[in-house]
Amino acid sequence: MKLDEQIITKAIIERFTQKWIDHLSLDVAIVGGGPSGLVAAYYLAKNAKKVAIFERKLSIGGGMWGGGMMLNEIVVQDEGKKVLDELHISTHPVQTGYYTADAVEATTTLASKACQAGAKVFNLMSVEDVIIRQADGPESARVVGLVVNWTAVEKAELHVDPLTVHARYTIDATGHATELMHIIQKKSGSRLLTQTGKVMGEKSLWAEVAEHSTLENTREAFPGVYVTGMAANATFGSYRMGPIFGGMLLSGKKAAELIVQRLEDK
Ligand code: 48F
Repeated sequence: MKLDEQIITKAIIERFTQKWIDHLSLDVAIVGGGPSGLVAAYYLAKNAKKVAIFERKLSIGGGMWGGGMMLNEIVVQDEGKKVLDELHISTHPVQTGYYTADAVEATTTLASKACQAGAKVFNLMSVEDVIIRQADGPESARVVGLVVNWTAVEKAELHVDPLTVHARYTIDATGHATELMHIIQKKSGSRLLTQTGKVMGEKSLWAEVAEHSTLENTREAFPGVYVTGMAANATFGSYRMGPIFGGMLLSGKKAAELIVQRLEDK
């Protein structure tokens, strides 16, 4: 068989364009493809929701590849292990209630399960803003989509306008940076659904409290926007937990469950 470069090029352009057009209107747009975003994407897609992840970097997986301090093993507790079991990711018992998992196996399997369930990943795209609607002033404001641009444009600081995607719900899964909530705080003129009305900020490390609070803090933080993973704790002012990943996995699952319920209630 002779290979024709024109066919290869045309196939990529056409297929990508079709994929992009097919995902301009989503049930759920997830910003960030770290562990919590990937788990949320997997459970949303498994529930037949139209979901896409927008990830700034070339690779998805966020902070999970490197385990703790580049020793590529992660730790989960009993509750977190259940999510890994569901995804058929192997774990090794350490002592009662603690397990390790190979960070590369966990990341690649999670990514592959999310994609195979139907979630689409748009990597190399940065979310730089949200689309907002407010019928009756700032109190009625709701996020209805995202403003995205190529990461290369962001990095080169080129003055190039972005494009948009509509979504019924959005998840801020941007990790420690909590980028989406910071943008909304800065630009919406409305209070966030936190005690102070603002991003409360991440506290220092306390694994036990942080793991529990990650789950409690996984909720709607602005109309139309849920926070998950480290972004949940940073938004609602709780601790970081270091390389124990159960909270991240359970948080992604909870965000998906809450949104599925909202979508199906309507
Ligand atoms: O940081 P990250 O892995 O978030 P997470 O799911 O998990 C946190 C853990 O990795 C770890 C931890 C657990 O013990 O503390 O840190 O909360 O993944 C966040 C992803 O979001 C991307 C970023 O590149 C990363 O892959 N991201 C951040 N901001 C944007 C973004 C943005 N504006 N647009 C697109 N992607």
